[in-house]
Amino acid sequence: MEIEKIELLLLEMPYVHFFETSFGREEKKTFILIRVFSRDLCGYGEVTAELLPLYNYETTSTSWVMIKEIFAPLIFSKSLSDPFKFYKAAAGYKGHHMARAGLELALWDLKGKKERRSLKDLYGGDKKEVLSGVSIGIQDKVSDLLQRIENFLGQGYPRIKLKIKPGWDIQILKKVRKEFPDTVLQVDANCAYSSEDIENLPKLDDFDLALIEQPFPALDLLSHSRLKQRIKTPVCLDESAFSLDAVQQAYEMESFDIINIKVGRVGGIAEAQKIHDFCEAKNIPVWCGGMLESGIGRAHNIHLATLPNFKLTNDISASRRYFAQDLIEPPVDITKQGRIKVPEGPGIGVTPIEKRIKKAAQKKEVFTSE
Ligand code: OSB
Ligand code: MG
Repeated sequence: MEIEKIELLLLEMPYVHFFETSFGREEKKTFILIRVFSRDLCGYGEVTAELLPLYNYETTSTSWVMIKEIFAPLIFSKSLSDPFKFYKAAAGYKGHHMARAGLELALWDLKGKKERRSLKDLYGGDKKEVLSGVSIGIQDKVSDLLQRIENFLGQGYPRIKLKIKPGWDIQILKKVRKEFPDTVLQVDANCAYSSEDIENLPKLDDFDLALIEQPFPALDLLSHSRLKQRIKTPVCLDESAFSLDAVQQAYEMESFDIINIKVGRVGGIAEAQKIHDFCEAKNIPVWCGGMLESGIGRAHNIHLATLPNFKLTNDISASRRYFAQDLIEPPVDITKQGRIKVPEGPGIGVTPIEKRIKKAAQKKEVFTSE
């Protein structure tokens, strides 16, 4: 099976509600959709890099250039179509994990469609449903936050993640806990604290949190270790866990209790599986993080989260939590029990709607082997 054409589309989709983290507010999603074509089949992948280098150093522009100049030519020059072979061939290049992951995901979808097997099946997943949680950004007022929490609980989400930063943490959590004494809550700082906060952060133990995600900068494993010694709340890594090597080093340094796996951040499914297997062997539970993906990226996340060691609630929510109209049919929905059914069809198992993709497209470029 030869890849005949690779297509990049820059899409823009407004969020139903702005999303604010410690690094800023976004009103719309700008991202790259990748399509790989072979005969009458098309595989879909999504690049999780954002417009600005705030979550990590990648951007939609850097990913576009890396795919155009490095990763797409690699596929054509070596006639690659197997996602694992692509992963191996690209391994010599440094960084740009989200760019390569988007392409690898498209190859996985294509492989699933060709073999008429779901991605869950190809990955060796064992779940018919995955646990669905919701991540709530920083709001203008605490009352807005309380209202949003109530609304999401009403929709059936069994776990709420709150974004925190210095100045939007202890005081906010006091009010949230008072209003919602029994809700499963966790917090995510997106690297907003520094080593000077190590003595203060253990105050978070008062709020019975399921975990604290990435309080310190990605490369500051030392502060994570120091905090872990002083805090009862489990420490979870997101930005720091960008490869198997990074996870292994963090493990040796006792920097974490839990890992959030994001396929973009780690550079694809093959690397995500390695991290999953390492954590499983060490008895460390994982969960699937999200980057406010469109339904295409989210369908990929759902299949990844079917692997056995995804034991904790994932940042995978229903389509309507993100967009008025998602790119796929059927849209992602949650059950009354707060779960998401894993699509059973070939590949991602959901249907991207061409009209909606066209409508959201700002830019397009096509690469072929000649
Ligand atoms: O740190 O988990 C994060 C979104 C954008 C960038 C970083 C993060 C997030 C989320 C969104 O928390 C989770 C989701 O996709 O629902
Ligand atoms: Mg995070």
